[in-house]
Amino acid sequence: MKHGFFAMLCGVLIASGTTPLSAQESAETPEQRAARMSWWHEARFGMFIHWGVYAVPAGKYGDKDTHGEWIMCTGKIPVAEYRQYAMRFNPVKYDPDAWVRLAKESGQRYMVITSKHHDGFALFDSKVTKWDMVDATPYGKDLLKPLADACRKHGIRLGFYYSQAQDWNHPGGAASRGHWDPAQDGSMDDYIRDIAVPQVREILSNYGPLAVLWWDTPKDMTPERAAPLNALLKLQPGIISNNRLGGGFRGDFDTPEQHIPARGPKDRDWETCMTLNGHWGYCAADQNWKSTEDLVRKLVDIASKNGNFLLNVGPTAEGLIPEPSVDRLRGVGAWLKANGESIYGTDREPRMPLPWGRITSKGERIFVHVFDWPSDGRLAVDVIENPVKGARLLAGTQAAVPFKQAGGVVELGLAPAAPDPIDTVIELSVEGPARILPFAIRANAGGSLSLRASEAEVHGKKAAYEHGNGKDNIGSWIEPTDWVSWDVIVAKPGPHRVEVEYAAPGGVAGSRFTVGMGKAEVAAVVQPTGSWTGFQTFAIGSIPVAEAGRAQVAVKVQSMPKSAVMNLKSVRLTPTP
Ligand code: FHN
Repeated sequence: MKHGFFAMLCGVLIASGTTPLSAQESAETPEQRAARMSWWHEARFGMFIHWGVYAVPAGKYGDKDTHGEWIMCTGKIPVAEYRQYAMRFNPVKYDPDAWVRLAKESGQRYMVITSKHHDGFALFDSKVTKWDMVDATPYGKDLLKPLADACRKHGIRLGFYYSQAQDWNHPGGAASRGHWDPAQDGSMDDYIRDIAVPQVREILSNYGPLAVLWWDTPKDMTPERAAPLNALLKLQPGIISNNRLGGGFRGDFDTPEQHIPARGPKDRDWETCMTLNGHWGYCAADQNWKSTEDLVRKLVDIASKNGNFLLNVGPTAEGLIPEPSVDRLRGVGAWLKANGESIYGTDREPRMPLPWGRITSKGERIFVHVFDWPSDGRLAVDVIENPVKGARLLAGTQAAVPFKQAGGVVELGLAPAAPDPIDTVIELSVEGPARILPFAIRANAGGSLSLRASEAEVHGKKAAYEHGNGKDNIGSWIEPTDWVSWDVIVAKPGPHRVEVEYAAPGGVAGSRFTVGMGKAEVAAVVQPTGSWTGFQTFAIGSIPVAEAGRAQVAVKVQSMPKSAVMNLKSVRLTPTP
């Protein structure tokens, strides 16, 4: 009865044409949402764990050793053959307490583990299948329960990943990825009803308080299929869910994967998930590990843009987290131990990247993260509007840092060598809450402004940034009232040549658009480029730029005779003599 009611509620939302909300969102105020998200906002950094039967082959099948957690699909392994691996999945070295202690030592404040990935194998004791840890392995015990206990013991929040739409071992679950074994034939609706819904109810009911539900690959997920799953979130009041359920449910945060957005969105929480090497699941042959320096700087970049970082480990079939992963996580943890104040709980405002580092803030403190230490000992910070009262190293000696402030620039006097070559953080105490100039694209040394789609502000209802499969552009531009802008910092006033890179199939070309800065603008007509990804660069004229400093470049539509405007990839303004 309870389940049916929630499904009806979500159904009503859907039927009314509104964007379905998560079970929580539909019934909370902004203040209630802020309270529900507050731990997640503060945490910034979490551990992703991809673990399952696929750790047994460890990436090797046939003549390839580069498979990962998708090995059953990429190897087109028959169901019966794949199930043999489970009989060798015996993680006798599994020590969940050690895993949680590693997360803590690494500075990761929450953990998300794959309770069931696309191979359909449940790491928990599920009553609706024998394809699970208890019934199909010599280990014979639930893996999630001891981890949940260890997380509670050490004060780490726990989340479950669940692959709700892809399941290559239960009939009907492989619908969207094609079939390679008749054993997979079946109805996706039956799979959702008989496996996904009861299993999500199990993981939300049997392991105590849960912090996150991490849906994945919402292939063929209609609103009707998604609604009953979304309704189950009510079983865990306060739970946070991501944007990958499908069916139009947006969840609480977006999930850029293996990349960091060029700029943080203003009105949406987000979390970059990323592997330490090139695989989510354990792949023995993949020793291409990211460096500790790279990982720290990624964490800082993400935090400066108001995001979270979910960094992945892929444990072995024995239950061990690979040593190279452990080393790197401990390295990040060591940096965070000294500099965590500049990451955890920082202001929820996406800051602009700086040429030599990043900037975060917390109340009346501004943290200047210096990646590239200046050789001349001088560093100019030109985005701070507050009067600065003091400056010091955040870590180590916490020595005072000499500074001057004039004309919107804070000039810091730095020692010859960087105290921390990875990222030296300088803490500025300022008058009043931190006021940092908003995101703007800086001109390069030659004065050119390269304006990428990923860094644009999109204004309107339909146009949006699209990437992947040959796209890195503003697309879905079907409303002529939608427009695109970039805040910029002009270095050299005077005429600037305007070049625009876009793609438009012949049947769409013909829209008239302008590129403008202030009152100056130049107009052009979209030319055919052959396809939506056939990008070409067109010089469309020149605009006069009256003065150096902050300005806005805007691309607006004057007319759209066909069904769309273009896929806009970039705009470039180059000073001309
Ligand atoms: O297909 C999965 C993949 O195996 C992995 O789980 C990632 C993690 O975000 N999610 C899907 C790919 O987007």
